[in-house]
Amino acid sequence: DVDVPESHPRYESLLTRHRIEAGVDRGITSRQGLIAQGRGEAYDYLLGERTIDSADRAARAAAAYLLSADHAVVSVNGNAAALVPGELVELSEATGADLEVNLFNRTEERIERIADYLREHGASEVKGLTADGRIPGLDHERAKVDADGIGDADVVLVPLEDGDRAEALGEMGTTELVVDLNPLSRSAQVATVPIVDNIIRAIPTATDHARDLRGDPDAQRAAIEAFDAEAALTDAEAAIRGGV
Ligand code: PTJ
Repeated sequence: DVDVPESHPRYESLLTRHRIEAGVDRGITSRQGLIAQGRGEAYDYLLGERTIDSADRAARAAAAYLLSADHAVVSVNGNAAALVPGELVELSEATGADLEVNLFNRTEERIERIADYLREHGASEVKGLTADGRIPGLDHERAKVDADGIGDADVVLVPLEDGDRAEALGEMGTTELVVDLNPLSRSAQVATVPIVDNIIRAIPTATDHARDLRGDPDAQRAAIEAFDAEAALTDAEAAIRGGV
């Protein structure tokens, strides 16, 4: 969909940037999403634009949590929808998790466009339009969720989430799985499973693990037990600082 030569050394990074720009043009991504992407890119550059081992273990633990949940939900915002729409649909299918559009800068129009975009990419059901539930401790607009979606979930994957909302969700007792390239962000710090990786790589990695772990509760438990959130954050920070 873009005119970047594949031989360009920063092909992936440029493609990602174009997807975010196209997301803004389509009314899917907020303008703040451009700034968020810029920040993410800087961390990704420092990480060497690769999935470090601890992020792979995190993606595996996240897949295990999604599979073993009573009710898992994958939350989708304007950046996630622009970057990995089909991959999010595949993850929800591989794990049985619901998809729910949930925005930091909420507008009905953007929610509808994102839901349509996910359906164009194969989603059968998309939540987020009812907004009849609330996350306690947040102001009105930021608190809205579907009562039978995130409002009822025991496990939620929130890619690129704002720190306040990540904290409030955690206080509800929800197990939070976060994708965030910044290991120092509050969302990564409060997550049960912080995946410090580009969402472009993290979602397909989690889906691969989910396919591998599906139907095997022992392997799911082992993946969860093998993951140490604090060690993963320390490891990511070391990789960023020292190029380990
Ligand atoms: O569509 P909305 O209204 O829900 O808004 C979405 C954004 C992302 C704009 C909103 O949630 C926001 O402002 O988030 P923040 O506070 O900027 O946090 C985004 C975090 O995601 C930052 O820590 C970035 O480093 C990180 N990030 C950005 N791009 C990526 C990323 N992490 C993984 N993969 C990326 N591609």
